[in-house]
Amino acid sequence: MSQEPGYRALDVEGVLRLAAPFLSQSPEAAEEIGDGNVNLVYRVRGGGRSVIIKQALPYLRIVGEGWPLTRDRARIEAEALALQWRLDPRRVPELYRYDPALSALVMEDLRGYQVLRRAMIERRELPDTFSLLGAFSARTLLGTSDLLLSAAEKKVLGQKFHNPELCAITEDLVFTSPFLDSPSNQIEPELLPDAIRLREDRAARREAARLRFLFKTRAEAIVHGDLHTGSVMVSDTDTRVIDPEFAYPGPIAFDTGKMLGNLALSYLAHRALSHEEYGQKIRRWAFDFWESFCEEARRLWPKNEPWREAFLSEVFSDSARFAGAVMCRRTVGLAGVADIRGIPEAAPRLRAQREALAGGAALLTARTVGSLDDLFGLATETSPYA
Ligand code: SR1
Ligand code: MG
Repeated sequence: MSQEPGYRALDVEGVLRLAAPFLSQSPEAAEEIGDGNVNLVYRVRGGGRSVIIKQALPYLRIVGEGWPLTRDRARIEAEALALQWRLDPRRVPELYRYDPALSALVMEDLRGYQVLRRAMIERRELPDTFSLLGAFSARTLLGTSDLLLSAAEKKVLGQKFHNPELCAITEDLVFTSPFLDSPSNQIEPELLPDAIRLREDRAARREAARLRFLFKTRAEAIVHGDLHTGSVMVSDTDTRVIDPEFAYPGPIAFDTGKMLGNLALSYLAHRALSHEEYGQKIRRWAFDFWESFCEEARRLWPKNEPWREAFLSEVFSDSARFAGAVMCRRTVGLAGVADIRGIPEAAPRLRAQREALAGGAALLTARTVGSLDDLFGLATETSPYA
């Protein structure tokens, strides 16, 4: 694959060189720690300190060179981290340096933190996490919208976050492929009859197509673009949002819906494993997330805009639909969630998958979804396709 001058995939030596200025002594060791779908990620240690180096490859890591992908996503991630740090300080990792030639970021190492998805699989207590995430969403979403920026500021910001290739991934993987017989889908043979029923569900397909249009056209705010439990790190005392490379000017409800859809998927996984008590906690956290989003949005809302509650109702209703699409995608599409796909025993795994597809389709097709009780009820209490 031909490369621009100055760019090369970092080897250990290159990683050590890039990290050196941010360590208190010469770097001692570098290890590749990335388990994500998209990039290379190294941890470099030296003198008791450590940093993370994340490099964008010119292709999608989980697929390989067969799926070329712009390295501009590293610039987007650097811009987004700086912006989010300003709007909600310390809720994202600190960015120390962005190297445009190498498409590499040098960042704070969240050592001792765990990916939130993994923490939930292990049934960890997470008392503040979802309230913090709700507030983060309100601050970063309203703070990059025309509600709190001038028209000129918003337009300049929108241009900076022009991110067509990563948006195309979402358009395809979230709103298109799960509703078709697409080669990118990943479906267990036992789930195929349910996946086919989803493809035949004209109302669900229609709604997914409408959501794809919203996703492509509603440039309300600079959304994180991939706000799921795999894009959050937690410690006993802290919560950080990571990986904003999918950021772009999009619908506010895409972020909130993605998080709520992932919570519903986690709930279904735990219920299938008879972890009823933890399931109830997850349900409570969905409320924490949404309530804290609303509380912070109300606090930030401009005094001269008399349509605040109408705005929140619309974001909620669209969040429910986006959550439905996300649930379908993470069940039959590429990059399913480990919460469910990682269940080792086939029977509970299949149960959770069937319920997730039915719940996702119910959210897509319900006439109205007026409250979080409705949302969680449709997402988790809908009977699977017969
Ligand atoms: C093909 S990339 C797969 C997924 O990883 C990211 O987390 C995004 O959700 C993307 O859709
Ligand atoms: Mg990611």
